[in-house]
Amino acid sequence: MRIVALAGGIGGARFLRGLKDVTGPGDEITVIGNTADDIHLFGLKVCPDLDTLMYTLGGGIHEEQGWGRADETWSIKNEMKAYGVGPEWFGLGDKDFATHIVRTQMLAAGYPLSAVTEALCERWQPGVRLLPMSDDRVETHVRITDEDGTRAVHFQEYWVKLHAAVDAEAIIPVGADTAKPAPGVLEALAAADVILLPPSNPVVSIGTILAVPGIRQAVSSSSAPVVGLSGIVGGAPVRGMADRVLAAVGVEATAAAVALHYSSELLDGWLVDTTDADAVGPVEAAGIACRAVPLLMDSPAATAAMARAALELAEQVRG
Ligand code: FO1
Repeated sequence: MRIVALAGGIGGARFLRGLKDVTGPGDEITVIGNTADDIHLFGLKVCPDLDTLMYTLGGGIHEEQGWGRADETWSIKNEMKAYGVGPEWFGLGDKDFATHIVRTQMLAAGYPLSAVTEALCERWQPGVRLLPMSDDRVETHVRITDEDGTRAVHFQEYWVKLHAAVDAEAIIPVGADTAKPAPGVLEALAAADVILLPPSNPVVSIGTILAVPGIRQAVSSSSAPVVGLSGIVGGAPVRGMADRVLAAVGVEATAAAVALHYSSELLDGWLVDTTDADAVGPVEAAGIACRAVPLLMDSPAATAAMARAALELAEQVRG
């Protein structure tokens, strides 16, 4: 079976680890990773979601943190700080620096991000084909108003430095409107037997992937069932601050509202947590098959069960 998943960072990566556990050697998983979180820092190209996917699936992730490398050390960052060079708010460890140096060198030599990602994955062997959504530069900016006035900040500044503490007034995926899907993205979607939307952020992760011209169309016109999993459980994000960015696009932080935001044009099936079983009726009334199953990825077995439930729902809606 050819499975294609659109994914952000931590939630997407953990879900995909569960998916790998329930699929076999005959299955082929292609992951289209969000690159709108990408940023240039320390003179380097940082791709947080691609790296989180690659390290998690390749066994190198810092498990508790969910991003960056396990057993990390911080000499480079401390040395930079001694020169007064930041930003201090963004934690790039020594091992992670090496990944970023390789990536930045290859990009400077003219390789597209898709080729660089493939080269990095040669080392990590994530067991999936990892494609950036686009080789073109796309950056999510967030409009905020604080004591410095109204301004747009990079998503990483909003998320990591400001901890999403101020309201997000607008989410702007700068560059998305002219970006092209990376090589292989549309082909993978066209050949998919199942398309999955993991419990990633529906606005700044999956939303930005869908904002690249051609991708939403390829998902919604695919003959493969499209099944998503809610990252909102009991009216709050399981992890992260998705509610902050959902508010900016006028969507309530509920499992049902997120399904309706994706819409029945895109989704054939939707999984909500058992605590949100009352969402099943309204979601089904909107023309999306919906089931309530446990959606907390608190163990490998629970995560694998979620992945299995998503594949089962895909089979049911295939009809
Ligand atoms: N998240 C943080 O909360 N603090 C950090 O200092 C931080 C550094 C970082 C470095 C590399 C990387 O690949 C990811 C990193 N993240 C950090 C995670 C990341 O910025 C966000 O969680 C995602 O962009 C949201 O999907």
